[in-house]
Amino acid sequence: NLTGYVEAENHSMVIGGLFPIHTRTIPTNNSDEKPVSAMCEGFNFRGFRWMKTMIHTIKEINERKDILPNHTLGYQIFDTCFSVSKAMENSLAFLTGQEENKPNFRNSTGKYLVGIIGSGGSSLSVAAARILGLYYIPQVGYTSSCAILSDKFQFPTFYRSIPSDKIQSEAMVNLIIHFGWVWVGAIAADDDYGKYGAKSFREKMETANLCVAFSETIPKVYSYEKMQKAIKAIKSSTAKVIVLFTTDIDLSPFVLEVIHHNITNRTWIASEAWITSALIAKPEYFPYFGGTIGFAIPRSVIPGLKEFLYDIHPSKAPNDTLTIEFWQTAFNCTWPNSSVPYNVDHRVNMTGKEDRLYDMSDQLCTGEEKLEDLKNTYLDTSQLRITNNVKQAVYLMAYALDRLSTCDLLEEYRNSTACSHIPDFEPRELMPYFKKLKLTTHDGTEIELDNNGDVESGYYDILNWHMGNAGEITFVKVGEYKFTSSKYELVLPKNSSLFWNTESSRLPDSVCTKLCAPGTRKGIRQGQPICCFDCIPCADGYVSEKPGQRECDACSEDDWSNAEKNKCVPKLVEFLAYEEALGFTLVILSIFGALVVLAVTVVYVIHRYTPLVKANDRELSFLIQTSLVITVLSSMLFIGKPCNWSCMARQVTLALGFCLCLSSILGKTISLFFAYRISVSKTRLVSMSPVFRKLIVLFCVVGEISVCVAYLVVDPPSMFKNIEIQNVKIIFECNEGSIEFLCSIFGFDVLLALLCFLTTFVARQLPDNYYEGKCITFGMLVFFIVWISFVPAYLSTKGKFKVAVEIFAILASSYGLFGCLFLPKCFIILLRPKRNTEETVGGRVPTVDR
Ligand code: TCR
Repeated sequence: NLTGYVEAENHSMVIGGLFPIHTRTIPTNNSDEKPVSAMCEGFNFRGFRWMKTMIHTIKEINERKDILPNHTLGYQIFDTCFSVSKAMENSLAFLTGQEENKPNFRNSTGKYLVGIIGSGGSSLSVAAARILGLYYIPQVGYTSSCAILSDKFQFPTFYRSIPSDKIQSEAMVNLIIHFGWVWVGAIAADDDYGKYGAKSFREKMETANLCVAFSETIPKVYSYEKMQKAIKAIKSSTAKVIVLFTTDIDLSPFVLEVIHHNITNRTWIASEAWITSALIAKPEYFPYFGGTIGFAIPRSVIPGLKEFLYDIHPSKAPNDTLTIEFWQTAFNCTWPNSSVPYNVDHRVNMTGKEDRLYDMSDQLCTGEEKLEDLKNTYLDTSQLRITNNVKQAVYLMAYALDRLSTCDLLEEYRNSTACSHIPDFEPRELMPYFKKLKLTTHDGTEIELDNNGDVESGYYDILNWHMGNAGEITFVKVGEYKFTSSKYELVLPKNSSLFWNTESSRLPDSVCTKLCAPGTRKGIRQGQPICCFDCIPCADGYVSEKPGQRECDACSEDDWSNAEKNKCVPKLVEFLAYEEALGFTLVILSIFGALVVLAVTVVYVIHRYTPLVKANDRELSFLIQTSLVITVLSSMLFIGKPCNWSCMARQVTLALGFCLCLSSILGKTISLFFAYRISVSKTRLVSMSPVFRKLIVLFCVVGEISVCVAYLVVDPPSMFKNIEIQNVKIIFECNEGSIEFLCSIFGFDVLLALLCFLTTFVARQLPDNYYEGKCITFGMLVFFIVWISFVPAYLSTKGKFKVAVEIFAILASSYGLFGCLFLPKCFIILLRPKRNTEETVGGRVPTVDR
């Protein structure tokens, strides 16, 4: 016994229809009885409207002269009861002609089945298409959107007037990208629609580098555990945006559960199957589901449909059980003498008890009930979306038939396919005419089927749930998602008013972890999605300027990271400046040294005729003083920001200063040495000619100058910015150029110093004039000690202190020499003038220039 069988009389060609006029089958537990067709319950006004629309469209086509002019169409419609088993049963019924189990519908009824419209949801269509496909019976779906139905290998005869969910899931991901969400949950119905939809949604999210926080299913048959699992996932996740890929009928128990757990502050992305559903869009659900955003099939106005829908009354069709059931359910009464049972609802609700939506009513229907007073989904023609798809599906079938009647074949089939004739043709002969089928609908939309039987291009409305003035939920169109086979476009005007169900009413953000602030970078958490990460501060010398950077960028050579690591700042420059305390002190010391030396020179000049000054070469003493002034002042060249000339000048001046000083000392000591040798050999006392001493000095200085010139010409020192990437500072220093030359100029000085030392050391026993020899020995010792200790100190310091160490060494050695060589003499000259006489100075020794 098949429920909801509607048939028009006297038509030779029949289009089958499968519609969910009820929402479920009544569970039976009499397993030992003979199998019977299940009964259905839960009258579905929306499905009923769809069915009526099919009838309306067929009537319209029959009246039209431009399409199938000489033929009329009939229809035969079955109720799928929203269940796969019913859809299968009905498909078989189409094939067998109800009575037999052989596919001989045509012969047994005397009518020709052309094809089938339906059968509702994807799972049902998949099931039906598998059987119908065996016999190549064309099937046009109006709401089966699952992507697998595009597979012509599995479903060779399936066509549809609804876009594939492949497009919708991509549209959802694009919407998510548009609003900047990255961490989104997904909940799907436990059927082909939900599972495949959520699957392709997850895949698309992954390719877009976004993350799915959780992916749960809503059970089709109520199960406490499964429901709680989904609820728990929502509650525990930080994802505030959740995609719901399910039909409204499957969704409604879940909605009750959400309300029961008081889950607010979530933004739901609706799939097209529930975005405009009256079942879900109830004002009392608004606190939980307000602000829902999603995609919908474009709305259409179908002329004449409203009147057709209103034209329903049980007395007009006393045998039509569906009409009576409609009347009974709508007005909550019982039609007199009808065999139609009153609609008892066996649905099990959350608490596990039977949830009677409609109570048994003993009130009899009068027939006087007014449809106009009814606020009911069936009569609501304001949101004709899937309804319009039904119409288009019927038209697709009719146009294919029309093409068949005129043998309007595509080029590729011309030669291989013979023209068929209405009504005597095999259903599979209709298939080529669905290829590239094109039609223009009543509202001017162009529809074209592609090779997979899907609509090639079109658009979705983007709807947002607002609270209307009358306290009802309104679906406000905020944008569009246009698509063609090759490209898509998300149109969301800036000024469109969006309602968000968040505390601040502002765009919610849905992230796993907050974007990393500048100065940090994303650090992967092992084994977690890429949207969850730690923020790791950048290393020294690296910065991230924008929020959410994956890597820190290295600063350029001259720059360094600031403390916050969000900006590169110029590195500190380091050199020994005049202004700073250390530099300043050293300058003072060197100037003071120079002044003291000059003061001694003045004393020497004033007392130039006294024996002490005259003793052992006055001129050489003046030369030593001059050279000491040079060395002491040369230390100033080491201070301040180095530049090329100061780098060149400093080493050369220093080397020359020491060379002059030491060679003059050598001039003195050599004469002492000779005097000693002579005194040892007991021959006549001779002294060296003063000219010869000066020649030594000249010789040494000229030699040193030539080496210095060669140094400056061949490989001169130059200024050098010491930039080490790992270093906070830029150190300005001198690059010494050729190390060989540097060593030779100072090596020469060392050689002179050694000679000085040796000559005086050998001659130290000689009773000379006021221990000059001993003073020089001592001075040279000081000199050596200073420079030997200089080496390790120099090597172990860095930056400006290196320079400071060098200056210290210069000053210390100069002061040392100066102190040993001149201070004792000055003491006598100034404070013990009595001792500054010929006798005390000593006559034996070579004292005066002779
Ligand atoms: N495709 C769903 C069923 C469905 C539906 C609807 C049911 C769609 N849209 C609107 C009721 C109302 C989209 C499927 O199963 O393929």
